[in-house]
Amino acid sequence: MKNKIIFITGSTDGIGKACAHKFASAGARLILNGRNPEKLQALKQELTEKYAVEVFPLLFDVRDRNAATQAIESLPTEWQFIDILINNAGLVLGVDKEHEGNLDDWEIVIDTNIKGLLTVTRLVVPGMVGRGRGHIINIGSIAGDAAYPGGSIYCATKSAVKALSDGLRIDLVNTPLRVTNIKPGLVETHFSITRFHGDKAKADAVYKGLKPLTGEDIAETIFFAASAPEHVQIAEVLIMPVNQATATITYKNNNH
Ligand code: 8X3
Repeated sequence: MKNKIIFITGSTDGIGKACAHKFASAGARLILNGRNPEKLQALKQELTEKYAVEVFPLLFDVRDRNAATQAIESLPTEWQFIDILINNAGLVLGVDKEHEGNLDDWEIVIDTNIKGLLTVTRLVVPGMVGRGRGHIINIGSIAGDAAYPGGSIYCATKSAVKALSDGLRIDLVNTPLRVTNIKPGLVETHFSITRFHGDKAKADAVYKGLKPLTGEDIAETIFFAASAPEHVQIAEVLIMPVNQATATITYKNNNH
């Protein structure tokens, strides 16, 4: 991984941040995208101090197509040769029923999880094709495999991530590029706190009674896929805690 350029969207929290640490620890160079300049700066400092790697912060909201285009097109030449794109930026807001939910929330979720991922893919992948080298790693979800109560819109967006990953793999089949869709189950990050609009007690209840995955667990799997020999394409990974069987079937006891 030494000196490879890894571009991570939504890099300042959760799975994105864990990936930044994992790839930095292996000597990669990192383009880190996020929306919060202070968090981006703090992460850059943390990584450069800890791993002595090069970090290029790229501040934009993946929902803003013009900002994304401007930021990516203005990358200095030495940062343009992106080897791995990790399309991680994504979120969920609310647990409403499809006929009752908040359209403004849903627009944010759809624009980030689908259109944002597509925008960054569209901007980065042509360069990879031109260089005949690259790996696109999309963060999907178990939620993309089947809808669950209160997850209708989120599940639809992660279903879209599966279709976009499969479609891209088809479109790139005559190239050396690889496409991977990582589908986590329960991972304890800021994800549920955001979902419950900041209500930490409700978020904690989602994971209480079992040992959830961490961002680091997912980063390990992503790193494994990225490190596979060049002829090996890990197309999909579904990864859950040991006491989770489906998006809705879990075993919870008092030991956690
Ligand atoms: C996160 C998994 O089941 O909480 O994408 O929606 S779930």
